[in-house]
Amino acid sequence: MSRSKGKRRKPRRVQAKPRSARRQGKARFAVVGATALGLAVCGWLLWSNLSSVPHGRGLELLRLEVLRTIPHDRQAFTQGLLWHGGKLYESTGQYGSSSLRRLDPQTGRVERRRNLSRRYFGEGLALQNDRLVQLTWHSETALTYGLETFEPSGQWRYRGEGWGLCWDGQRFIMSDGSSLLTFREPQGFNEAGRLQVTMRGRPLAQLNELEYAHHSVYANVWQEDFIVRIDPLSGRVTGRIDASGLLSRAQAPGADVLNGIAYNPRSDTFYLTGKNWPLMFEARFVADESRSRD
Ligand SMILES: [Ca+2]
Repeated sequence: MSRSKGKRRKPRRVQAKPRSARRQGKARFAVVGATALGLAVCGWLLWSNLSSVPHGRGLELLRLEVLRTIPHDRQAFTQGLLWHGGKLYESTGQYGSSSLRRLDPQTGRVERRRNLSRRYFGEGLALQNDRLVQLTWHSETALTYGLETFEPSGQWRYRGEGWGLCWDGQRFIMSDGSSLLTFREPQGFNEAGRLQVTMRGRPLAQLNELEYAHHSVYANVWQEDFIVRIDPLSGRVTGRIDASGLLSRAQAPGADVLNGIAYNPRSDTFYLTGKNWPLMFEARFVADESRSRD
């Protein structure tokens, strides 16, 4: 015997909803409506925010306000620069002429100098408490010194190339010529994380000398005449400082690339120089009104 399916359907009972159900329905409608309105407002705010910043990445364009020029040793192939306690400290490179120096920021005079072994090519320089830490390019060795005496106090090892170095108050931040910054522990210099640096959404390589200020990392970019300001949480470049045209045509011959950035929190100013440059510059970074945002 075959069975036929669904021939006899149960008649639908049409019944008015009770009043409480209607109230629930209205409340649900109100919630859905409010959510939709909220989403629309959020979307509009996001759209208006992005549309007000071309590229949607908020890259602030800055320029230099030069306050002062200071003589700089043209023999100094600058790879690291920092300010502390009214003095500048500099690391210079090149095999056979690498050094650690203390400079008078008023005159540029070299007050103290320690030459490195010929096997080391000096690179980035950072200060952690009263310990100076100097990277080497290919030797995978960080050299440490006493701040006052410049006496070597030890060495740390790392893998890969050493370029720039700064100290954020808790960790070292190191560049190696790529678009990655490496965080390193204060004791032992072990790796504690990496940060991909991007500008306008793309990796920005050749990061060189570093400086930490205003909760940001400032970096020279090798062979570029601009400095970038990096958000150390996201790696995003939030500002680009135009540092072109610092040297006159008469001063430029023999000078290599812009490199060396130090922050003086007392005056809220930066010191800038370059490899074999005849001058250092004390400057502020100010909004480039002519370009605003890019
Ligand atoms: Ca520096």
